[in-house]
Amino acid sequence: MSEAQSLLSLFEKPYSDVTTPRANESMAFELEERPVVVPRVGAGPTITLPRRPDADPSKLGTATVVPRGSAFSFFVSTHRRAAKDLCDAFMKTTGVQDLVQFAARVKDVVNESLFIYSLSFVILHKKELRNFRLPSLVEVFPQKFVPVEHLIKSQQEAVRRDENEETPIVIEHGPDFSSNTIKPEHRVAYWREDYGMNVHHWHWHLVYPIEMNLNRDRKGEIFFYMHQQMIARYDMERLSVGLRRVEKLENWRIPVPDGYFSKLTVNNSGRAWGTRQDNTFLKDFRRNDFGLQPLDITELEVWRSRLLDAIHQGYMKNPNGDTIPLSDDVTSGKRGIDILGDTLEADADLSPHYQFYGDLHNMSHVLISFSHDNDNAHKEELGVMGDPATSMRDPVFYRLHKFVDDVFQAYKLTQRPYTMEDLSMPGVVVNQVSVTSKREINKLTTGWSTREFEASRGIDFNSPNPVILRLTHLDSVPFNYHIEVTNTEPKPKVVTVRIFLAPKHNGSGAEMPFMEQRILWTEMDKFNHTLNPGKNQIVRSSKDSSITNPTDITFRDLDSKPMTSETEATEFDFCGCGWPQHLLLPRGKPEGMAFQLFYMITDFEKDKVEQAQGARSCANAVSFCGVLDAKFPDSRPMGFPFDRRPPPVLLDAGVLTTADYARLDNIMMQDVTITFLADKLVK
Ligand code: CUO
Repeated sequence: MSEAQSLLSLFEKPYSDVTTPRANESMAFELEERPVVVPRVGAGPTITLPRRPDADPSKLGTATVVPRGSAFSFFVSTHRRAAKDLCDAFMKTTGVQDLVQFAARVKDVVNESLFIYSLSFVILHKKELRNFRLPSLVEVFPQKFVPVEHLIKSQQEAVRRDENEETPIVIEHGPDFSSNTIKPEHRVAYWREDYGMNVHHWHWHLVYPIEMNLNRDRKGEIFFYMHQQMIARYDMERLSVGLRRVEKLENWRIPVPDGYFSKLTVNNSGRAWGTRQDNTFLKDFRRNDFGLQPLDITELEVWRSRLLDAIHQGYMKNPNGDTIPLSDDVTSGKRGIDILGDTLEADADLSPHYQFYGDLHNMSHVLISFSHDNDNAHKEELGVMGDPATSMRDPVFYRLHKFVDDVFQAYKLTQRPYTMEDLSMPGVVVNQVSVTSKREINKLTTGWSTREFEASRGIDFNSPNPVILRLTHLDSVPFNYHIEVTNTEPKPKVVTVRIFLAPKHNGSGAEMPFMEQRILWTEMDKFNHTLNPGKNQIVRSSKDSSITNPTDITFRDLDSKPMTSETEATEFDFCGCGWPQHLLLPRGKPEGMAFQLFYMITDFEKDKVEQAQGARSCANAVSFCGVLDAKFPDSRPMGFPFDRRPPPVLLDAGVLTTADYARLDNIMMQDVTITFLADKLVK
């Protein structure tokens, strides 16, 4: 058994003792002071964990303050501190074996989700572990993805079964999710409860954590951009199923219309996530079991108004009273959107004045998570809004983040509009564009697919057979972009190709003016290309998107391809982060739905970012997840060119729609249809 496999085994069965056999019973840990006397049934080694004074709970800082068996929430500052203390302790280990022995020793004294979070963090950030990959969170914590009744039934089935029965137990789930058709919101449940999107969100917060001393480039700005894009995608999905676009949660004094009942459990013993009835009022936070101070809704309102003041005045103040200007047109230092992102999210280490501007977004998650039991009178658990792995299931997530995005958009509207020079690229003409999918031109298709995971890696079913989760999810037929571009200059030119998608019509069926459609444009791809003089044909696969992660890695994948610290970086890059490839396209409609693709060519000389020597690019999802230990690889503001108002000269000429941008030679638009086949997809 390699060191990598023993490290991987620590991701299995988080709620079982460390000495529970792992890796399909092929290995086990034993404690030095409690050696296993009866030989194990399974083959493979027993690894002895020596006593370690440094693993004593008293040496772990605040890491043990999060109770075992309960929820761990990165939105709660005391839990973040606990995570930092545990991550720091893991980071101090030297080499894989040392980490395995230390982590295995502390596993049973810290909160289970906190343990997996911290172990994942250290794998991403410890140099010698850089090439290791994380198993999918679906297999680590099936209970965060599948209703508890399925899991209990499988447990009963495992007990009932004859030992010699070899067929695996299969749990089928979806696309009929946690509510029924009485609720209009149910129409997008397949999307909100998609495993890949929830895994992505967990992973994103793991690679862009707050208060972890990481100094990631443009962290505040990517918090804005990635969440803005999720809201735009949600709106596209809503329009696909005939729902209105999401409305922001801005008035915290009126009831939240949508309830949410996840039917998921926090741990293996059936402890349920808190639920929320329809029309629940948010309440002042008055619990004392999280180590947080009481917090009134009034404070959220004060923080919001201070942030809006800063946006409209164009600066913030730090505790010394110094002025910090907010502008996206900077030649050095942080952009205003980056500062605002860090202040609003909030990151106490990076906010110019955390006491004054507060912790608006994190504490909104917390207040919403406890709207059912704000004072612990019912001893109820946190709601799903408290965990990035589950929060996107809840309709209120999108209302909250629509509000957050509105604050960011208020800032963006204070910035100077782009000029024609910002938008154009002399010497480049886009002649024609199209997408092809299975011999169809400009017609794209979505439908249902399934994906299997091994639930028995995360939960001990006491069964010799694997328990398989078969999850149904939205998917699309892959397609290619075709772009014909003329380089009118006599020498080759390196360019950036930017591709966005938006619905053509709004909820009323009308074509949208630019300012309405502006925040619905979602990035589909962004890549560099060298144009030769004359005509160039660019063909690009949808599978190479700049936002997606092609697949979730399972324990089985990792077993069959054992990792070492020398494994080629290209093979095992750090990103499990990334929008799921299967949700690259919105659902569309059975009768076909009109969308538009927007293609823009910009000059790489202006876009490029100087990277330090040796910076390694992650192959996937760069636009949403950045590049580890390197700068974000596009110098333009995230969301360019849709993050700002249109050039006044276009407005003066009567610009009303995005199509007016396509008057520029380097921009072209194309109508496409997305048709949803309410059936299993044949790719
Ligand atoms: Cu990702 Cu509120 O930041 O969930």
